[in-house]
Amino acid sequence: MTTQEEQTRTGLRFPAGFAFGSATSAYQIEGAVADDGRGTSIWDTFTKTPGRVLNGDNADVAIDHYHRYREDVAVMAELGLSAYRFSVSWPRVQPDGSGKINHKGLDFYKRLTDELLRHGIDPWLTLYHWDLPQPLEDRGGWPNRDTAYCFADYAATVHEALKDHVHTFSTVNEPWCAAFLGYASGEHAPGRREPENAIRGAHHLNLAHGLAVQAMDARRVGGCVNLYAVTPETDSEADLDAARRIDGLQNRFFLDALMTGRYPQDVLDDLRMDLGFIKDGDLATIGAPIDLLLVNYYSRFTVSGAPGGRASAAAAPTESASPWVGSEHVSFVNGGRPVTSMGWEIDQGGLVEVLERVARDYPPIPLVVSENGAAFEDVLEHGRVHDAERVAYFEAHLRACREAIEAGVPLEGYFAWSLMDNFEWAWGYGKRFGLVHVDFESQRRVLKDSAIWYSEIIRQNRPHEPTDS
Ligand code: GCO
Repeated sequence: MTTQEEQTRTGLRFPAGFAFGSATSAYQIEGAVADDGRGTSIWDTFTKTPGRVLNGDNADVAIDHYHRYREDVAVMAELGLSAYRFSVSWPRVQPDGSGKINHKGLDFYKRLTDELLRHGIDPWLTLYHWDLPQPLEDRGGWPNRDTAYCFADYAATVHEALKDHVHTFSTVNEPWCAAFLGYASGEHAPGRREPENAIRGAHHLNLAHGLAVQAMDARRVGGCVNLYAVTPETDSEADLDAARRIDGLQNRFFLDALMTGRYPQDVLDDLRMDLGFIKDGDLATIGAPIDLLLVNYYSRFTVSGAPGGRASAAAAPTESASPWVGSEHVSFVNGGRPVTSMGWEIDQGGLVEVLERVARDYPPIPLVVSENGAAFEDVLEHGRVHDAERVAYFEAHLRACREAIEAGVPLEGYFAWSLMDNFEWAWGYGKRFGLVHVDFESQRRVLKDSAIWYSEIIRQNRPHEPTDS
């Protein structure tokens, strides 16, 4: 038995059929931003705006997945992934965001999903991972209600084209980020700092989710939320209120809407704004039954109502406004845990907490951890990346998944973020999350130790594989 296998005989056994996957997104990996009729997205515009992205990086090439997808699917097969979560670039499929379809764009996703199926890898398709077609932003973006209806039409088009290749669709990846980082803090595209429009945008992203669910008679369709465990620094009234506020904006505004068709009243009260943009029937649409919930989890927030901490868990190296509309006074403090190179606290207990909460407090539907991973300062030496910290992170969080399952959570899968190092939004290429190291100049891919470790866990969980447990 190799040392690697010794290290990985961790007894991490999962139920038969548990999906072991990895996740990416179109803008972060594809490149080819002007190939075969692709239109411009808000991220193409944002990256070309000086000062918005570290080192002025952009994703014009990214990791050239558009051209290298066969090589990348072969890597997925080498790892033994049973599923792969990717997103469709809306401007590649529909350059104006409405009207004319670019069939060359759709054809790429047919080729990609065919290649995945050929390798026995289940495609999990995300319809929106933040790359809004620029023409829709020019007409107001997500604060404009029409964008939600355009999204539903786009969803129907993609579903009709790919429903024979894809069994699991998800609508909007992390509406919190798209709304609050895009339109409140301005750390993400389109880089606007308009708090009330951020709330309008959040509502229209939720509406887009519901309209898309209605527009697709998908075999399986889910929503995708990024959840955090939230802890008050002390049990003072100010800190308890701060935790309620951040939990409300980050978690309950989206969970309650998608899972119960209601917004939490305390959150609406905190906003102190005209909510006339929430129309009769919207919440019934948003709360349309879904088949599963995708949960992205990274860390825990520790918050204080007293001034003095940092304004948020920064999503960008650039200065920004607060994403916490109506609760800008809340401070984010260090909970004393080890952190990743993003400065995010490592807390696998928070994953158990959020999964058990969803299973306990919301209608019972299958859950998957659709993103979980960490950036560390990886070093490629002698053709290897000994990323022991990332192995430890994945082991701890897979143990947390096991703990949640043993507690009765209907958890059906885990997707490591990310398959490969890629464009990390406003951090550009400065942060590496991949299981696979990418040399961004040569595009050479090298499996990190964490990829080898993960593939061994997957192997140990294959039916009839000998294990020590
Ligand atoms: C997110 C996004 C990913 C990020 C990853 C690391 O969850 O923010 O879905 O695109 O790259 O989470 O920040």
